[in-house]
Amino acid sequence: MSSFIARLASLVTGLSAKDGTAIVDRERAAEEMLSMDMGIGVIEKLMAKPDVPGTDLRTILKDRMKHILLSAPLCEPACGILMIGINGSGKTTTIAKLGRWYRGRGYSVVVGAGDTYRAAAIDQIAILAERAGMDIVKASPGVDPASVIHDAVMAYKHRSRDVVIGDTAGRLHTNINLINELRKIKTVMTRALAGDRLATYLILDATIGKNSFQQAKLFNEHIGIDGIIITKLDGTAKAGIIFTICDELGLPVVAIGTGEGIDDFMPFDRVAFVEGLFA
Ligand SMILES: Nc1nc2c(ncn2[C@@H]2O[C@H](COP(=O)(O)OP(=O)(O)O)[C@@H](O)[C@H]2O)c(=O)[nH]1
Ligand SMILES: [Mg+2]
Repeated sequence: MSSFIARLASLVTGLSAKDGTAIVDRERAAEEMLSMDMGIGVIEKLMAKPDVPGTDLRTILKDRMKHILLSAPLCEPACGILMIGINGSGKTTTIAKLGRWYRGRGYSVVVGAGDTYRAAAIDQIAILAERAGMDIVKASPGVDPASVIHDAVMAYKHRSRDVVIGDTAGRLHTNINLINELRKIKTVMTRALAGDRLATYLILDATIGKNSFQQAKLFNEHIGIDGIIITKLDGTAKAGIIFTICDELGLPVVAIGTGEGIDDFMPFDRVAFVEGLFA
């Protein structure tokens, strides 16, 4: 995260504080934003000529950034959380981080090992669940993932746990298979939760850049997403996608991953993020 914040912060401090119409400044800033994987639409909004000539460009930029990030609806905390995303995006690691975060605040958590395609995936979540202090519901490789998630929700209900998190696989033979399976899991989880709120989080790897926008669009259209968690922000200075996703898909970034460790995670505070850039 730090490299992206540092880069964006140095960009905004480099802008002239007095002359909001300085074209050279604006063009240089726009180029820099483009190289940080911000979408053209977002850049145009951020860099549009101020209504009042001479207005401080930094002030305008700050207001516009906040406006974009706050335009996505807030994702209310939920009791049920379904983690989806492509293979390697960081779903399983993020579940451990999120579980640990909840445990640290006194909440009890049960996780459903819904990636039943590989024995190694089941072992991975089992080890992480123990490390994070979460209950786990798992089954043998090859068992229907929806039934594992169903059983995890039942465990959450019967044991009166506070949160249930469903892990899923990210790769099937085709995208259609993956989408269909995730839809089924979501339907089963919603039904089992019986009125308790479900949030579906899409996990996106920040290092893959602009392609993640297409992924978010596809998953949102076919499955419905409530929030995005962006991982591997420690590995890139190109996290401009945070703005594009909020602006063009109306989806909030709810948390970020900043390393492989179990504590390398934080909820994403949109206002604090922008204020930090201009501090
Ligand atoms: N550097 C870094 N690596 C991460 C982060 N989140 C996950 N990873 C790594 O990404 C790889 C894939 O993670 P995993 O959770 O297994 O992905 P999944 O296939 O979506 O479940 C692992 O090597 C993780 O350690 C992060 O925030 N930063
Ligand atoms: Mg996984």
